[in-house]
Amino acid sequence: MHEIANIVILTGAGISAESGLATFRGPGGLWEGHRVEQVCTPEALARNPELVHRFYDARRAALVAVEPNAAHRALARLDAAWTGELLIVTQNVDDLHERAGARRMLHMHGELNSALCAACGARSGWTGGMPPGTACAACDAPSMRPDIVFFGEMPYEMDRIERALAEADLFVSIGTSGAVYPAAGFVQTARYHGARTLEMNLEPSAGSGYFHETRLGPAGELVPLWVE
Ligand code: BJW
Repeated sequence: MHEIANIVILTGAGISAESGLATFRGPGGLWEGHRVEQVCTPEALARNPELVHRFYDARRAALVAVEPNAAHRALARLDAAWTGELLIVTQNVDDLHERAGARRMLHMHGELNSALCAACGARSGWTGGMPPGTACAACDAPSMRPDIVFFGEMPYEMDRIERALAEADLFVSIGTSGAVYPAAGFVQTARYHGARTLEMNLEPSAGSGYFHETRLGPAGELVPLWVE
């Protein structure tokens, strides 16, 4: 096997499941009877902003009560120790990778603790009560919304992700169902550019067939074993 210098790691809701955060598509994946595809859209935000804000308020409240788990900590150790290129691309909007100590990472679907002005694009931290209609400190428009990438919106940092995938020697996917694009296509991009590909998930994902290797089990067990 060729030498591995550059690693790209994609994480999804499954890596935070053992911390106590709900995944989207498994049992218990419905929220107030809604599927995520019905809540996380610009149309839902326009039609029923209270519903969308309530969803993210509940997620923020859940986040303060949980801690990073063994999988987040193992990736943070790898990040600290790896002398080659490494990028953790998380689809998660929680902050458990950072709280575990990971540094070389990005949030492609946004962050729970960030607010975005829909009018001017300014960002701020999400402070306590920011109900629909909260004014932007930069432009004064009543347009602060959760800084979250909804369906139909462009995920963040795609150029940087595409460059990292093109240079990756190893692509690792952890705890994601492979149901949502463009993240679900990263394995094919990395493979096209010659990377070895490894998946760690509780069950085979929609894209399992594209990986050189799939390891099934809880991330809290599999990831530390892989890192050590
Ligand atoms: C464990 C575990 C344990 C459990 N250990 N594992 C038709 C075809 C193709 C694409 C489209 C299409 N129609 C529309 C699209 C595009 C659309 C899309 O993909 N839709 C699909 C539904 C088909 N995508 C978009 O709109 C995206 N934007 C876009 O495409 O822009 C245009 C573009 C074009 C070209 C290039 C680039 C861009 C935006 C997607 C935004 C996703 N947003 C959400 C919500 C916001 C964030 C939030 O609130 O948290 O992001 S949806 C939701 O799904 C969330 C997640 O990040 C995302 C992925 O879910 P994830 O993480 O995989 O979770 P689950 O629950 O699905 O899976 C968990 C897995 O873990 C399971 O497999 C478990 O088994 C496992 N697990 N416990 C290990 N202990």
